[in-house]
Amino acid sequence: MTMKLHIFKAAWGGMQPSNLCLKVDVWLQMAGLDFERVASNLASRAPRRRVPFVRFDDGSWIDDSEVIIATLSARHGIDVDAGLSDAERGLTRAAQRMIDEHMFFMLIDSRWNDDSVWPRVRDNFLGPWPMPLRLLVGMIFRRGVRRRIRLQGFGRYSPAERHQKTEDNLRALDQILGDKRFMLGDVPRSIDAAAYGMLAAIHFADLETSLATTLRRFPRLVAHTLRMEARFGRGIAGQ
Ligand SMILES: N[C@@H](CCC(=O)N[C@@H](CS)C(=O)NCC(=O)O)C(=O)O
Repeated sequence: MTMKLHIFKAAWGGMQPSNLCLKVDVWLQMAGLDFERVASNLASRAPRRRVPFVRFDDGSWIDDSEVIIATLSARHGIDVDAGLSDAERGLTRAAQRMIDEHMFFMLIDSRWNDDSVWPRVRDNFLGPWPMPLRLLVGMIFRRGVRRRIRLQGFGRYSPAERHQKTEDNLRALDQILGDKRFMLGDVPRSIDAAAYGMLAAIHFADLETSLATTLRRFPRLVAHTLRMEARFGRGIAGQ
């Protein structure tokens, strides 16, 4: 049975634009499970209009990065965090939630809310749409994403406050990493999959986002990103 991982197409300079798609991709590799990447920018075609999701030959599917990982771990009896202490497992869960539920909004804010970056974001996701339709549909999508960021709360902060919160989260990851090769030692774990998904989504995009500028101030995190890339790639279909 071939498992298909549905993700976004490669974007801005050859990288997976979604941290959540890359997280699952890396975890599947860590778990040693065979899968095939299927890329599309039409998230609306996903079972619940969100990627990542995995689909099996019998048509069944699982979505939500966290649920995909938990379900496949249980189904195959795989624990990429075997041997970690309770404190390390707790830290993993907390960091993963910070990345997926908080930094996620920083990431989309840095792309969809910044006028200097936005045209390339629009053209990446709506490239096949002809002008001037692309401008109109782009405006509608952008309004929806900005509304989502405002409702979550991050979109209500001033640029200085957003910068501070972004820097604080990156510092937290840098403090966890310290001078180690991976977040919890010499072996990459699920926390590295979640962190790399986000750091790669920031670092490899050839978009001059505020997040990318802030990340460069944490050279240990950049080194971790490159180390993970060497081992797991960038989560691009055809790779
Ligand atoms: N909690 C979900 C969130 C998934 C999610 O927000 N995916 C985004 C891309 S990273 C998406 O599909 N957005 C399209 C949309 O919401 O219309 C997970 O961890 O997988």
